[in-house]
Amino acid sequence: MPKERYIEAKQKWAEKQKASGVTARAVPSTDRLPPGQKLTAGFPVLDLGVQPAIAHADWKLTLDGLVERPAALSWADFNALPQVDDVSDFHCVTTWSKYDCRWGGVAFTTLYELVQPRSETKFVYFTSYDGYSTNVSLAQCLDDDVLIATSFDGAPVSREHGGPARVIIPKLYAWKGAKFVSGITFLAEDKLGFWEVRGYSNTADPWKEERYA
Ligand SMILES: Nc1nc2c(c(=O)[nH]1)N[C@H]1C(S)=C(S)[C@@H](COP(=O)(O)O)O[C@H]1N2
Ligand SMILES: [Mo]
Repeated sequence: MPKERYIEAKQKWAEKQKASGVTARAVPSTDRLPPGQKLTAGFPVLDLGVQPAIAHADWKLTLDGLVERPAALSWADFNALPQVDDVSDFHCVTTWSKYDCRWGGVAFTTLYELVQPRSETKFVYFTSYDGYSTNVSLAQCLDDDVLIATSFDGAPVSREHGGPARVIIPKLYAWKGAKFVSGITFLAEDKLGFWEVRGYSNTADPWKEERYA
């Protein structure tokens, strides 16, 4: 499906679902599966119709905004940082969830310490090589399970799943994790990302079923 039609359809879906009152369906759940989700065994691919091919030699991660020490990390710089592994569940707003994803990479907190954001920083804005963007509160990003992942199940993150590096924020719907990540900007004021300006929730908590704004 062409990119524009896909974006339009997903935007309409948000409007339609919101109008039908589906957000009111949320029921408290003690289950591992958040309300309204279905478990999938596979690993669907969700993107804007573009899967940019970024060679490691051309890859760069820019860290800027309200930071004491802005950085532009090369692939070698990034991989020289301390590496961690974390197993987490993955919840897409289109109602599929995948359990036990083993991601490896650099903890968000490591990047935070590296660039030293100033005290007025409250929000983080992520940008990607495919033109995608998304925004998350700094507090959410500082959870210990938030990674900039370069491996999945012990192998490099594939291009379709957002390699060379993608953001993983397990406690939020997966659109808050930028695939093909290229930049992380630290902000005092919130700035809505790609889906957030198109009717999707700003907070995106799967347990509260925060799907649409
Ligand atoms: N750069 C970028 N990141 C993105 C997206 C995208 O289109 N572009 N889609 C988001 C959505 S809606 C989901 S559900 C997950 C999908 O990740 P997957 O393709 O590995 O399943 O990536 C998120 N991150
Ligand atoms: Mo998604």
